[in-house]
Amino acid sequence: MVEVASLFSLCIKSISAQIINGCDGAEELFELPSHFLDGFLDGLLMELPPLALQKLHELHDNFNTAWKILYKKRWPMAIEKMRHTNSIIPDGDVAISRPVDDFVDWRLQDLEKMETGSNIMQDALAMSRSGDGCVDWQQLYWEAHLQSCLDEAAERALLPTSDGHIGGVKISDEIMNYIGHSGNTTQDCLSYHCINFGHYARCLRLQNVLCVAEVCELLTSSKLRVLAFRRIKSKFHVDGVCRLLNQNKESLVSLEFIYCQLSPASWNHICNSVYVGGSEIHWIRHLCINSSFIFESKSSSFPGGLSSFLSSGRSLESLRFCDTQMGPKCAKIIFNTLIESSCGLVTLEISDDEIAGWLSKVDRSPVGFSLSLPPQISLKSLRVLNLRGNNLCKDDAEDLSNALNQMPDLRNMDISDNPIEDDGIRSLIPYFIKAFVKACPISDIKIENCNLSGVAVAELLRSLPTTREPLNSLSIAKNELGSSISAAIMEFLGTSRVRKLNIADIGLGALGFQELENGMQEKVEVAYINISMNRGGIRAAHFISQLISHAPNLVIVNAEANIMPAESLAIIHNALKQSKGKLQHLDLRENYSLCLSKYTAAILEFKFHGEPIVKIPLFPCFGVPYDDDP
Ligand SMILES: *[C@@H]1O[C@H](CO)[C@@H](O)[C@H](O)[C@H]1NC(C)=O
Ligand SMILES: *[C@@H]1O[C@H](CO)[C@@H](O)[C@H](O)[C@H]1NC(C)=O
Ligand SMILES: *[C@@H]1O[C@H](CO)[C@@H](O)[C@H](O)[C@H]1NC(C)=O
Ligand SMILES: *[C@@H]1O[C@H](CO)[C@@H](O)[C@H](O)[C@H]1NC(C)=O
Ligand SMILES: CC(=O)N[C@H]1CO[C@H](CO)[C@@H](O)[C@@H]1O
Repeated sequence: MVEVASLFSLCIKSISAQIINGCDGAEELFELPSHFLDGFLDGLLMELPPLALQKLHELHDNFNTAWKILYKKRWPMAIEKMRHTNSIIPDGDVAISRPVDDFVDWRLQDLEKMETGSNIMQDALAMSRSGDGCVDWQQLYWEAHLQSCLDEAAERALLPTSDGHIGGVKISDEIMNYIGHSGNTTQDCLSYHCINFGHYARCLRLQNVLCVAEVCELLTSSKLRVLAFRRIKSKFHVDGVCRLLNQNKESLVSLEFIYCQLSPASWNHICNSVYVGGSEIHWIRHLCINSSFIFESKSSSFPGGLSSFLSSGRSLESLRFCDTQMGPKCAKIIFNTLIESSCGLVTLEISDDEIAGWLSKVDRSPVGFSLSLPPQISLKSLRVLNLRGNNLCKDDAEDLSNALNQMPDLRNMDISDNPIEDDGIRSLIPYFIKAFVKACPISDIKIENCNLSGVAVAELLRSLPTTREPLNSLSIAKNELGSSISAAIMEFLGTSRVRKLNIADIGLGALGFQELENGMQEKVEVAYINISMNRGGIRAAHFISQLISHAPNLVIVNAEANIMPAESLAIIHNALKQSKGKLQHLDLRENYSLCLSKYTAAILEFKFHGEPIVKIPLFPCFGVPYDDDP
């Protein structure tokens, strides 16, 4: 067997070398009878290194599957993580009814997003889809390869031994081996990869050292659509950024700045570089500024360039400022600029900043906001508003309830991590009542960690009217609501038919779970529920078991850290045995006594797509022999 394998790999090696260094061998290949060729190609393609496949691709058309396999082979971490967290649905959209293959690709995007802390990979996948929704894996492969080369070059360019000539930076053997390098020394420096694969790149992430004239020249064949810049601080690098923006301004749709420090003058320069056709018009759809210093903290000075960029942004769909040291005055200018420009903004995020007072009517700037604004002046198209972590207090909540009237289409609102307290949430109740019954009702609400009490949240839940469509998601996690909230929660499950509910860490306790059970209705619509960190003990197990039998569409239950005793597993095992539901994931980790139960093995036999549905802690009982007495 070993000899056969090595003979096969020798053949592959020789065929690859022939293909890479001239195409004679490959042309002969295509003269073989087609049924034979197809079988042969299937075997061969899986083994060929990328450089050889690239040459073949130029002769024969569809190798998309082979490119996809190469992609997954080279970046397996994403796949591994994907398998690991396969059934955990993050806070975003629930993928409940997606077909598996689609689901896998979707997870891939999601994981990449988590890994890079940015949207760039998600953008990359979106950009690479053609009209029929298919991913062009060849394009993605070379784009990701170029990204690896650029990242490596950026690292090496920072070493003291670097001579400043970045195109000449050597690419490591590790990367060269991935693509089937044949030992040809003209191919192992950055410039070769930029020149040959640059035209595949649509989305790139660039460290400051790459934002220089030399790299701009190497990338002239690229039509970049998404650019993410890291650590841009000096004027020298701003010049490089501007040149790259200018050379791609016709194709650019998304811009991201992370860990940057940009002066108002730099902003003017940057914004001027994306204007097309001599006028102040740009085609940027997404702008994200993250963990960057761009505002003079607390002062009213606002980069003029950014202001005209916002007001001339006819294509602008999403605007995200996260941890930019923005103060209330700048936030107010942004809000006023947006409300007056006729852009079709869909998403606005200002998070982890300090903008308390930004909507206050006292100290109004020249174009202040007030209720008497004519109705046509509004953020008509805004659907997503994220104001997380801005230290907003109850007065801000009151001002916000007025401002929200200017956002008739809002669907998704996150005001978590702001100490708005009971008075704050009470002043938002009238807004929510209206927002629930309008033509396009609000569908996703997050009010986590807002220092709310059970009394105020019960008032909110009980005042919300029934909507035509079920509510998609509500999170009231991390507020100390106590056990008395349970009755209101169960009533709310009935009236809102909410699909995703997060009530983690709200201090339910055993009594709270008992009350949840008492309020259980015949049929519950919920698909996802997070009840973790509520110290429910055995009552949490009883609640889960009841929920499994009353919620036919239940897909995911997160019940970590509930001090559940060993007997809990018997109760849950029994519920699962009788269930005909769709449960895919039940997380019981962080409850260490559970692994003492005799039901651990039995409960792991319930599976979804080959993976156990129930996640139980293995530590500290890992390795302890299993007692299989009935
Ligand atoms: C900003 O960066 C942080 C850390 O990388 C990340 O968690 C967050 O999602 C980013 N925010 C945006 C709006 O991209
Ligand atoms: C090395 O690669 C370059 C560029 O692809 C090519 O022009 C040259 O002929 C190759 N040399 C050898 C010895 O294969
Ligand atoms: C939470 O609210 C209470 C009273 O409403 C207040 O005394 C307390 O300081 C607040 N805690 C925080 C962290 O804001
Ligand atoms: C459940 O909620 C807790 C608290 O908000 C959070 O830490 C945890 O990540 C959530 N779990 C899932 C799977 O969303
Ligand atoms: C994190 C957590 O809640 N762990 C608990 C799991 O259950 C055991 C006993 O039931 C507790 O001692 C742990 O604190």
